[in-house]
Amino acid sequence: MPRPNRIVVLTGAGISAESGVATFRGEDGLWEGHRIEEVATPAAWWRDPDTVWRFYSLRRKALLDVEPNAAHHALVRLEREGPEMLLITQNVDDLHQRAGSSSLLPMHGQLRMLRCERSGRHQERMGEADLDPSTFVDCTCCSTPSRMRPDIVWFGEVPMGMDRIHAAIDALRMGDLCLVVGTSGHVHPAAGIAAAARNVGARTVLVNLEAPVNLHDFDEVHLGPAGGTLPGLVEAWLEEWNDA
Ligand code: BV8
Repeated sequence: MPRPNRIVVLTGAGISAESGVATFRGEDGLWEGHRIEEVATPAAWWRDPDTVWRFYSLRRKALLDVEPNAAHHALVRLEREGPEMLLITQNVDDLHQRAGSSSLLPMHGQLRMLRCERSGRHQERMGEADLDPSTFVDCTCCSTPSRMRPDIVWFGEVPMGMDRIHAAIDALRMGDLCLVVGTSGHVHPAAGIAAAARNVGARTVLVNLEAPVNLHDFDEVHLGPAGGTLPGLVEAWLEEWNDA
């Protein structure tokens, strides 16, 4: 593939699977018997905040036990040695950040952050007291402290950075690259990114363990674990582009 001028990357839960972070639909998307789509919604938070808080606190705590894997590091190499790149992630873990990705857009929010329900301001709250699954966390931004919610985009909420995502896709031209890694293609609007990139002439490449629901959106498909596939693919691209 000739050297692209721009690359847009989209990742999903599959890129973090080899780090030990559970995917959403691997274990049929259940958590303590709840469907993720039932727990990750504003209605669930309003109806049963204790259950939702426990769901997120346990995942926030789990961040302390996982590390980025070879696939996260391959994307850092691509960003540093390849052309201009934007990494859009659906993931709410911090593994891309910890691997060293800098041009990064976490479109579904971040587990490390909490958001004041009154002011809407978010801050990183990962101290021991912030991670107790049975105690809500109060903000420090209001004169009367107010309960904080996970700074996560729930189902039915508008993803973060949509303007930036549309602009990045619109800037893609013929011969540019849209690389998608580790996503089942179920969740919109993320699942529409590859088709939108192809519409403006970009080449779409998928690295995924199995066929996603939007397989037809891809010009090139590499089925297999991202940790075992992506480093070799990035190596081959960089070699080809730097020899050209
Ligand atoms: C919105 C935070 C309006 C929560 C998440 C159009 C059509 C259909 C439905 C809709 C639509 N438009 C809107 C909807 C509704 C809804 C939706 O898409 N529902 C789905 C379930 C049908 N979407 C929304 O509500 C979105 N909001 O649309 O607002 C709007 C939009 C734009 C502008 C204005 C208004 C908000 C969606 C965000 C929800 N929040 N995350 C949390 O994490 O707790 S989504 C959640 O699912 C995660 O972020 C996760 O990343 C994401 C997607 O899942 P995947 O990442 O794909 O994970 P999954 O387990 O499904 O797949 C893993 C894949 O990896 C598999 O394919 C597997 O084979 C592969 N894999 C496994 N191991 C490996 C691997 N690959 C490589 N290597 C491995 N080792």
